[in-house]
Amino acid sequence: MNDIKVLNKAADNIRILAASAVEKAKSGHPGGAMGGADFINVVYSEYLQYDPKNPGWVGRDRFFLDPGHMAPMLYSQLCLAGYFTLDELANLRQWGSPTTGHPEFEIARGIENTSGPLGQGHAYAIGAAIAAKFLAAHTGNPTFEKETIYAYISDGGVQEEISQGGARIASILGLDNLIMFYDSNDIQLSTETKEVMNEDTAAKYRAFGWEVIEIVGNDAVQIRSALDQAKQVKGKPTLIIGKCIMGKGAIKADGTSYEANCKTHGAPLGGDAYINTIKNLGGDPENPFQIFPEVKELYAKRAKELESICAERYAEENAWAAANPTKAAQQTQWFSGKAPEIDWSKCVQKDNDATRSASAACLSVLAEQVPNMICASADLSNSDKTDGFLKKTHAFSANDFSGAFFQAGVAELTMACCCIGMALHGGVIPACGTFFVFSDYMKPAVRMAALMELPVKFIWTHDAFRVGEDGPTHEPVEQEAQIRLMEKLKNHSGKPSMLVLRPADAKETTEAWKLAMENVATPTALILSRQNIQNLPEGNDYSLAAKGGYIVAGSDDNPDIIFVATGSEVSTLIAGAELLRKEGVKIRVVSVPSEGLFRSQSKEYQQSVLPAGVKKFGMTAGLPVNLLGLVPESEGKIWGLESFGFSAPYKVLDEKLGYTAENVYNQVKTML
Ligand SMILES: Cc1ncc(C[n+]2csc(CCOP(=O)(O)OP(=O)(O)O)c2C)c(N)n1
Ligand SMILES: [Mg+2]
Repeated sequence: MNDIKVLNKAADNIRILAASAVEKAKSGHPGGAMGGADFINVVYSEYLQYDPKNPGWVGRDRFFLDPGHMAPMLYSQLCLAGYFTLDELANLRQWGSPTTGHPEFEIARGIENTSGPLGQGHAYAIGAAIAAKFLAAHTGNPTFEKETIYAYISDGGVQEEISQGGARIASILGLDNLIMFYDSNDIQLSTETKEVMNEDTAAKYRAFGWEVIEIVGNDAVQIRSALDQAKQVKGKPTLIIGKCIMGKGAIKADGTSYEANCKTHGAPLGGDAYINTIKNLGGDPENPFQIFPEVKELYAKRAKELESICAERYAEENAWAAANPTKAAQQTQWFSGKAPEIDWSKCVQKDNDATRSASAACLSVLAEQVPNMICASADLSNSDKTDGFLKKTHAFSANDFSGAFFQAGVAELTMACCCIGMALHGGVIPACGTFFVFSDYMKPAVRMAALMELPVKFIWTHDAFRVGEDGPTHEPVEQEAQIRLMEKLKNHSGKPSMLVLRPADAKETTEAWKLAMENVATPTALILSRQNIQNLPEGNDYSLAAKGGYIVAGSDDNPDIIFVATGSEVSTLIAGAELLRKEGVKIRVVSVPSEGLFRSQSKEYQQSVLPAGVKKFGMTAGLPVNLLGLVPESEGKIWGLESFGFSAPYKVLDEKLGYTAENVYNQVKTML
């Protein structure tokens, strides 16, 4: 048992470091960090099981920070734990420094998730807890049973709607490997919390089915006993609500208390307030970036304890691996980050099928061949056709993670964040489905998956106005343009931050899924049709889809005009081409499932498919801008949709909105 005085000293040390890093950067958030220091310190000095020499240890406990603005708290803590140097901490928020303004996912640095958009971070933790349960069930490796996922949430995270989805899912799935700490400090950015919330948060989480423990969040003894209690809870997640003091220990320039003050949320303490505060906490304002000797000792002792804890855990893992060599080899592959081997010849497509159904055929193969894949749906599995996967397995339930399907309920953002959390945990390949129009509910998570370079698969069906009778609420128009912006946006590795594929027929859908599974470097989106689509012409070389854009079989040499489309509009163009060919017009048809991928090909290849100076006609069921990069205004015309959709059978909409062979004929006639 550590001396409480030493624990308090360590928490003060974190407060000094956090406040000083912000002071030096002249920007950042000291208040929350100072309030949460006691909790994080107890977790890292006494509970969290990790291996500083092997940060990627698969069986480690994981700490997910939701309020990324508390970065100075996490970095200061990770300084004590040996993941950051004091110099790096002193370089907070500067160009090239690992101590970025908000934490950025880097396992080697002990940072389990990028955080900043409040709320998402704790849903990642829930996803990670699901992954741990899944791995325990599917590998039999006892190490995954021992994993605890810690989540740290603040007022902002509780207020974000995603907390409802997270609370529901963690409860229904009985995630007793999840311990969430709520830093309840009654203060947020611009007001006291009482001005915007009056619910009984403890009662709310109890009603959701959580174990709830209420403590004074700056009291190490109470923190310790709450964690002990939480570790014993079976069958449900635990929320520890800690009443914390924002800016704990802070003193104003005039010597009065600066605690519980909104102003410390997002600005340096400043001048004499800073000096008074550091002195009050036992630090040296002239030389604040120091670790007190007794705190060094505390963490040296913890490092020793962790050595023996890890030795025991590794021995247990090795014994399991020796007894289960096949499973162990499989686990190594699962955590390797390498794409799984898939025999796609097993994927048989029906002619003229909807691409969502073609996706179901792929998912069925994946369910059989990729044992670490988890597929989710936000209550649309029979419409988004993730049921192709579900039919080969069963959904998770509390105490049963032997299946591989995650029924997320109607909560698209929560689902996406849980899938991100699974990917962050590692060892599993998450995919999730819903209607494309509801990708709007997921965009904030998609952006984070892209930033973190996580290979989550997003399955979006009902890709256009051809949803039909459900009308404009359900008909995506601008969504493709939005999501394709992610293909234009580069990630920090210099690659398009996302792969977005809209296949043109059933067989191209198999190619798209193949590309999605091979893409381990970024998220992938699959945009799929509700309605049936005529096959591309016989003899089409579908392997060319891997180039992002290619010439479809049946195209004429020396074309008078090139037709360009993605998805189901390719077949509409082919039908239109038939009419024009009767009049001797020579046409090339180009399918571009991913403009981002196409633009990553050599200039020569791009030029060979879409030579400059040849007339072009593009057709898209989304905004015309979808094709503007491929069909420049100077070279042709784009037929797109420039308004919301309408409610009517889709064939009527095709007629009314001009998505017919006849309209292609008419439009192109005016161009020749
Ligand atoms: C989704 C989202 N909306 C808004 C913000 C901006 N923001 C950062 S912190 C914060 C207030 C959070 O208050 P709380 O969680 O209580 O943190 P504390 O002030 O206690 O540190 C806001 C609005 C954000 N980071 N994410
Ligand atoms: Mg707060």
